[in-house]
Amino acid sequence: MSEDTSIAFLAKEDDGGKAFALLSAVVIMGLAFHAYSFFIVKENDILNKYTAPVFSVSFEQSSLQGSDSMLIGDGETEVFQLSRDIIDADTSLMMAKISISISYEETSGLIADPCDDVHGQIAPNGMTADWGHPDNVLSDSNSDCSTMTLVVHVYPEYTGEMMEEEGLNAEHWERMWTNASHGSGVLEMEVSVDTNAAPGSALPGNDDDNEEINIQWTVELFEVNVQPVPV
Ligand SMILES: [Ca+2]
Ligand SMILES: [Ca+2]
Repeated sequence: MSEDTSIAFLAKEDDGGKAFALLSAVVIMGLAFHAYSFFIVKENDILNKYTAPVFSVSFEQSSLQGSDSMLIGDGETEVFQLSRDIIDADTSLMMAKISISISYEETSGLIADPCDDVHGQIAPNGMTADWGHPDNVLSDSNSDCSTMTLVVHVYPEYTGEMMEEEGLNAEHWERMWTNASHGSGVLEMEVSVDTNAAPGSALPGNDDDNEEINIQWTVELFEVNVQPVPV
C-alpha cells in the first residue's frame, strides 16, 4: 500500500518534471520568438523605412475655353451656368480652376449714352469646389465698361507643381488626384444690369433699356501622372 503510494507519488513527481520541462521549453521558445520579432521584424521595419518607395507626381495641364453672350434688360438678372457636361470635359481630366470674364460696352448707339452698371456674382454652392480658396474672386461690379474676371479654384490643394511622395503605392497617389467629385455639380453665375441712360433719354426712342453682356470662360484641367522613382 505504501509502495503503491510512493510509486504514484514518484509517477506524479515524474509528470511534474515533464510538465516543468515542457513549460521551460515554451518559455524559451517564447523568448526566442520575442527576440526574433525584435531583431528581425523590427530590423525589417527599419530597413523598410529607409527603402520606402518614392513616387514622382506630375500633372499634364490643359484647358477648355468658350464664350456666350446675353442681352440683359434694365434691372434684370440672368444666370450663366457651367458644368463638366456643359463644357464636355473628358472624364479622365480633373477641374483645377475656372475663370469667367464679363465684358460689355454701351450698345445702345445713342449719343453720349454712358456705360451701364453691371454686376457679376458666383454662388458658392451648386458645384463642389474649393470655395474657401483665398484667391477666389466670386463677385465684382463696375460701371465703366471695363472687363471683370471672376475666379473659382476647384480641386483643393492643386498647384500644378510636380512633387515627390514617399511610401504606399502608385494607386494611392493617383487616387488623390483623380477624385472627380471636385468639379461635380453646376456652377451658377448671376449677371445683373442697371442701365445708365443718356442725357435727354426721356425723349421717345432715346432710351437705354438693356445691355449685351459677353462671357468668356476658361476651365483649367489636369491629368495626374505617377511614376516610381528608382532608388
Ligand atoms: Ca447706358
Ligand atoms: Ca445699354
